[in-house]
Amino acid sequence: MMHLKGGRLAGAAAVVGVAGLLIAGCGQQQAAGNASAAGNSKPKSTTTTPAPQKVSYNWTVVNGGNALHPDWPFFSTDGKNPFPATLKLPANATITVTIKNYDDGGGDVPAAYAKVTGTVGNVETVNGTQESSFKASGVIAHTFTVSGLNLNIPLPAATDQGSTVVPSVTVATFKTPAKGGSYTWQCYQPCGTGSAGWGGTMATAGWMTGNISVN
Ligand SMILES: [Cu+2]
Repeated sequence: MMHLKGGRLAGAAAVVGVAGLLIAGCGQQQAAGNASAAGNSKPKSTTTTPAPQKVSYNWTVVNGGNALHPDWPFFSTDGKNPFPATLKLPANATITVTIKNYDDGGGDVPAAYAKVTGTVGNVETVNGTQESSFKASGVIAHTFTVSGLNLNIPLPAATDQGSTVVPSVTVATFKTPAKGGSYTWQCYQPCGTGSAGWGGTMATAGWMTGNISVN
């Protein structure tokens, strides 16, 4: 847009220039004045903070079956593969995630991770019902937690109906920082290997933990 205006002004100045030196000088002055005004307005339109936006994602928690580690549950964007090691999220955005969790085992989480935090209103909906906290024992299969954003999204266990696993569907909305940055996400329901459950998938980037690049 600025280029168009500049082009028009330059054209006008050139035409005026043919008409006469004095007027041409005036025209040039005008053009210069406009150019500097355009220069002044540039920082306003080109700030480092991106415009606010709303983005939605559909994620799943898959209960194993990936060829790399068939027994490990993992977060996924496509239902087949783990998250990338570094998940990218837009800055200055209102993000709504819908997470289908197919893991039917509810485990124990530290009490702090049984609460919904960092979402809009500190709530999430599970299967259409608004929730703000859960029992710390026997209910939560996984959490999507970003401590650096005070974000904790508990994911209740799926249910078995006959031979069919019906996923829990959790919807949560949160805001990303205007300036962006690097964060770590982690599941806090120890669903991995080892005596404490913190090995394997819990310690492998993209599976039950990973990086988030907000920009
Ligand atoms: Cu987990």
